Amino acid sequence: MNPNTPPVAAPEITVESFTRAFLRELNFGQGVDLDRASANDKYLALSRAVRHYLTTRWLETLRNQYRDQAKVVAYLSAEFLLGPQLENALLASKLDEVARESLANLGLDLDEIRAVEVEPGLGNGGLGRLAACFIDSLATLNVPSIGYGIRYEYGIFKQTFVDGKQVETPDNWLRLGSPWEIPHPENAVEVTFGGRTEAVEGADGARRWIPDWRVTALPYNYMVPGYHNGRVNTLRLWSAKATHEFDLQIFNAGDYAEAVRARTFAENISKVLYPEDSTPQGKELRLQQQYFFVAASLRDFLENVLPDGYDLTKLPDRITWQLNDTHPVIAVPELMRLLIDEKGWTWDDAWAVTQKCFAYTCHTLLPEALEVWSVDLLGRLLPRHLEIIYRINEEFLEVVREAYPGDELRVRRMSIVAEQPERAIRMAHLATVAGFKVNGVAELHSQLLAEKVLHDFAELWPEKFTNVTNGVTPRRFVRMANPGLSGLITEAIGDGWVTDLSQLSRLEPLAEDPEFRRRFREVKGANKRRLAEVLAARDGLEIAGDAMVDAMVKRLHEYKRQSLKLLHIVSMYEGVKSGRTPLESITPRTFVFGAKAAPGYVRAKETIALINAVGRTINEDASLEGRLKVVFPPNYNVTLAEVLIPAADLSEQISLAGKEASGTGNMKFALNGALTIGTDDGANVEIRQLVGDDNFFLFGMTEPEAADLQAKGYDPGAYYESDPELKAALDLLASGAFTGGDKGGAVASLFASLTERDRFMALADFRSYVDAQATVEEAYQDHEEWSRKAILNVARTGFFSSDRSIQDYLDRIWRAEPVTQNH
Ligand code: 73E
Repeated sequence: MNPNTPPVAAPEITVESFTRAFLRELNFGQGVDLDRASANDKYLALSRAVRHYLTTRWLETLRNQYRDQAKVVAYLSAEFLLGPQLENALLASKLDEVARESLANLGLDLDEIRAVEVEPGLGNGGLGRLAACFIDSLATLNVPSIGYGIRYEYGIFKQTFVDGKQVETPDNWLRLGSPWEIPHPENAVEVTFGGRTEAVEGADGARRWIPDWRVTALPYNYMVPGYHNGRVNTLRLWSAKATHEFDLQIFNAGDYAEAVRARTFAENISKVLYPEDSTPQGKELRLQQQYFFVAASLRDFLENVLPDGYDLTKLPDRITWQLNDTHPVIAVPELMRLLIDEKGWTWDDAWAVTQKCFAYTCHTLLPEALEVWSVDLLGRLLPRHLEIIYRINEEFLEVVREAYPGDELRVRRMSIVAEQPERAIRMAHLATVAGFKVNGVAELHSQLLAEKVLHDFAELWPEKFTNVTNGVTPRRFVRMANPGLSGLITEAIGDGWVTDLSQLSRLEPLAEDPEFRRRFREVKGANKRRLAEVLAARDGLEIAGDAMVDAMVKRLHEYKRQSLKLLHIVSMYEGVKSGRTPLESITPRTFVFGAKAAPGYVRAKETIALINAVGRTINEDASLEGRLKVVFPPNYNVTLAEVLIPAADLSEQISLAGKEASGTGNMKFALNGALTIGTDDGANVEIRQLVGDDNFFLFGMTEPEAADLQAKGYDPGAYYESDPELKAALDLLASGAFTGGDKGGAVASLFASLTERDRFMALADFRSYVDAQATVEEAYQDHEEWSRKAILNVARTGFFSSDRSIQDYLDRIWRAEPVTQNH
């Protein structure tokens, strides 16, 4: 880049100038007049107009980055669940008011235009959304950073219900155009696969890889604006394209059809996001995806971000690659390969640098969620990487043997290569060996990581292990999603909280102020009406505008225990129907579910069907006088979360203790003034410590209690037999009362699974859960006291800002510095 290129002046932030930008985009970009423009034309034109304003800042950020050569954090993640972009861009660039006014002058409504946006669903759930929150915070904290991931052509599937059963349809999010991305074909890189390796004479460790197929990785840049700070970072997502050469070779061989087929094969790599959350399947295409984006990203950094001739022995001063779970861990042998085979380094030199470049975040505790790749598959797809992994392992096991002479059992446990049930590479072990830090995502999770999942490693390298509790961005999840509450907070304490969420603590005294509580309730009420409107328009669902909103939204997984929630609802219903509970004693409540099940996860899909069946019966039962409602809007996503969370009174965080690594929905709800009913699991533990026992409904076994019970031999049948209410609820379900008399299928399957095995001990926690729910009912009767608790939840959860998480990563892991922009 020529350092003398004159900076482009940012367009003025005025209504007139914005109107001009918008109309120019509409006329020249979309090629339509205002009065002929479709809703989508307006959305695209508006987005591009906003993008102009950010672009100037973006170029400036890139120029400064090139000039300063500061340390960069690269966040490597297979998922970025961004959510809608337009409003965030408006807010970050201070254009929100100006755009609204400009559009109003043209007779247009900003909110109507916003409603056209299709969010890029490039993630499954918490892990992908965390990545999105983190890049927002990195930009807001002025940290030079790049997000690297995959531009899936199809994101997480769109969920619909047919007869209450989940049906998946493809999410064609790019169909109507994608105004937030800019392709950069000139920065495309090649990624190779397959083939074999051969010796290189006289080199220490170097081998030659002769791959047998290749694809082009085409980068698309997305802007990641900081909040009101003039920085715009980059998210770079890779798309797979067939290479020219490859085509030509086959065309020349005269096989046109084969050439086209090969093209499709190559381009399949970035076609679709795997829809499994927490339990990835070891599919070949998934490994292709992982290597594809990681190889492209490393090369991009070395060739496009670092200056020519950069001394790579200093690489750790310029970069930390943060590995978002094990999905990008193949980056480790890839960097080794680049340094040894392509740059001619010795093994030891390469390893010394590689070890200082990567840090690993683990997001799980479930054994089935730990990624392993069969040696057979890895060797076929990435033969050179397999060799490198073997040598890393050999040298690592020498270290283990030296530290624990004679302890071959330990060596086997710790080995990166598992021998049973088949030879396979344990990616978490590789990440732990190569990473200079390993972190869990909440206190309890990090503790269990070090004590259980990675115990041997924590014993060998205690200083490697640390915790960084997750957080969420207050820009999207409070400021944007909850304008009512934001206004109230800002009026009370100023607007500094948006970038320093710890300031929320200054709201604490206002919990005692009846007028503030009244206004807080007013905001909640308005948010509930907005939710009711959205659910009516989106799904034709009807909810009361003033009932307690009790929300359980998260991926459907047995460990999260949606079935326990279902048992509670059935039990309440059974109580009324059997006359045990007087109807008048029941607080009007709307249960809101949101959950996608992995398409191949049969039990999860059955649970969805059952929730819908129970919901239908309850909603249609006139004898309840509308006091209980169950709604399950399909296709829960970030867009819906932004409407639902601000309306919620009660947040359900009911996983079996020791199973949910952190949770982040729990934080979003608390920050929006919902009270949590939850187990001592994941970040719930820290939420409860901060808000206090009086403002949190705790129930269930602790992690050690659950582990004890499991060890002693857990018998769910005993709970079923000994708790009459539990038995009545399960029996009612099993009787077919909610399924038109059908006692087979999902009903029988759930009943058997809960009473016979109950892997996540829902029955053991049932009693304590329904008792806690009774306390909730009672507490909700006292509106003043409930509002007090809700306000205290807001005031005391500023800790859960992703800005704080990122500051923790900076201080304790990355050791990178913020760089102030001059703006
Ligand atoms: O507890 C959540 C956590 O809050 C955890 O289940 C989730 O990550 C969140 C952010 O830290 C998570 N997702 C996955 N593993 N843990 C995962 C695994 C494989 C594929 C997709 C997602």
